[in-house]
Amino acid sequence: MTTVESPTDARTAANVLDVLVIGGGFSGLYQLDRLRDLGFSVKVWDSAAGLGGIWWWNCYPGARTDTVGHLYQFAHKGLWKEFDFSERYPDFAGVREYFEYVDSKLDLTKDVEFNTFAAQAQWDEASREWTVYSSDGKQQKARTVIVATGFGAKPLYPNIPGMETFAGECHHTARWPQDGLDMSGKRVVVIGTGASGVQVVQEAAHDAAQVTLFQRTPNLALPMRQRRLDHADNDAIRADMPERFDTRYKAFAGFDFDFMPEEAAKATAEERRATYERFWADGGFPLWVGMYYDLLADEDANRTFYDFWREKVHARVQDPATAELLAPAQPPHPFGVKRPALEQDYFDVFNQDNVRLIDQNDEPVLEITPRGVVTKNGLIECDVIALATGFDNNRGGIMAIDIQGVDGQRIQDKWASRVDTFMGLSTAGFPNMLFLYGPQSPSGFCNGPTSAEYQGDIVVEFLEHLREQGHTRFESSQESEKEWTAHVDELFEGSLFTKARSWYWGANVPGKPAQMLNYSGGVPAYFGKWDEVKAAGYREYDAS
Ligand code: N01
Repeated sequence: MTTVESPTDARTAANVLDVLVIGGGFSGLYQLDRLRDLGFSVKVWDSAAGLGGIWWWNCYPGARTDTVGHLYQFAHKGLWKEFDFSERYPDFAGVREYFEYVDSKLDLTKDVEFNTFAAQAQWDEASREWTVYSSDGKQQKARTVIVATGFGAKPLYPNIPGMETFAGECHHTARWPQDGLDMSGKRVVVIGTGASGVQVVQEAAHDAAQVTLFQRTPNLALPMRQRRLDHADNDAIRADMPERFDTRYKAFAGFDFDFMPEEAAKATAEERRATYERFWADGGFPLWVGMYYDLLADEDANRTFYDFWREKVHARVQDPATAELLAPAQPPHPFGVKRPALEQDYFDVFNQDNVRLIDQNDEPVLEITPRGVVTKNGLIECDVIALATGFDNNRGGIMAIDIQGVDGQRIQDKWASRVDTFMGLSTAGFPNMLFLYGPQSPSGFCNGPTSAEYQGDIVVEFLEHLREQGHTRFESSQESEKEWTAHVDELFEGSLFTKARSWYWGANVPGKPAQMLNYSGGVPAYFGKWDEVKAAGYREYDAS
């Protein structure tokens, strides 16, 4: 990490903001608008060159949300009443269009500094202020810093010898060229089968000369059931939006639906099948967090859905060996304990001559040379390599900033062996700093815009409370984060989530400690807990 020593922008440095927000996605922009309305002086720094949050970075071919557009937007200020989504699941361009629309209504970008990567933040006890330095030499003082860098801000690159020697185009999906990359007629290698890999493969398969996918773990992907929407469709969806928005707060994952109150284990095989078929027809995440409530808790119940899913996949893939690799008889892990992707024609493209699946466990990429990738079976020549290898999720974006708290303690040191937070919002030793969508919050288990608004509201309310009390310093206690960490760990231990090495618990990052990084108690429990904190007078915080 470069240490930025001297300010080059004295004008900005002279001002002390009430709040500097790092990250201009849903969460950061919501803070900007809410806090500005309440008379706080606020600015947002974002490392991207334009609006879109994570969808500014994720612009690989086929990049699209796995949440329906009508829930991938703000309820805030009636913004939803006018914007039409052109697809049920918007692609990255559709999300950017939505952000532009929001900006046209709320005039946000006048307070956003783009191309500004927050490299370092230093706490000064005497003035009770943070000074934040950008990688290009800007500095900004602020009484409070909100880190809203998102759960997928730090791409995870595989460590493959020779990667830098490749003569073609090699990009991580989250650092894809903004001008796009024409795949037609090209030989493409994709590494990774998360949501990003699934989307690149199904898109590239349409016109690439050859697509080779390296799979380490099959993705138990669910049907997306994408469709185009016209104005009348949008009007019909809008009619129900007030109730749908209200449901988000009551539902486990912050969507407009929740688990069914029934158990798969108690249903007959015929009843289960009828339920699975009914949900299958409509696709999407209700298949994951909207069916029987015991599916993610009881392994036998879970297996009934896995077997159903496997049957559906095998019916679509002609070559039995490929079908078995994609959907093995023995589940790689219980269904749904790794976030399933939503696919359009992912399983069908393996029937095409130009698409090939390689089991990375048997035939890993040993090396990359200027001409392609090398496995034990020789060189696979290619023009494009897509590294769909994911992120240092939840904590990576925060730890990419050299944050120095009380007595110069660095967050990288504090969190070297484990992350500790109070409710994913703050960490002891780092006063006047709050995290949104942070580690140990429901982030990975919560719809993004839902979290941006609900968690955003508690942060705004808390800052208002501190202002009313005349407090200029707040810090959560060691005790409170010990308790919260123990609670997050307890929910995780013994759960089915332990049975897949997923990014939910940081198990995907070699060399980093694995611990549960997402609160798995559900949205209602999380916000219920905060209601208690508030009712008791925010005792977990030392404020003065
Ligand atoms: O990343 P991932 P992602 N060598 O971590 C493999 C959201 N998102 O970018 O499973 C070889 O899920 C790794 O293998 P394994 C969404 O929430 C959403 O796809 O660990 N392979 C895995 O297959 C999603 O869940 C959207 O065995 C390596 C893959 O790479 C989250 O972001 C779109 C490897 C990584 O999958 C992350 O999705 C995009 C290595 N060294 C992202 N390292 C939508 O809304 C990793 N892998 C649709």
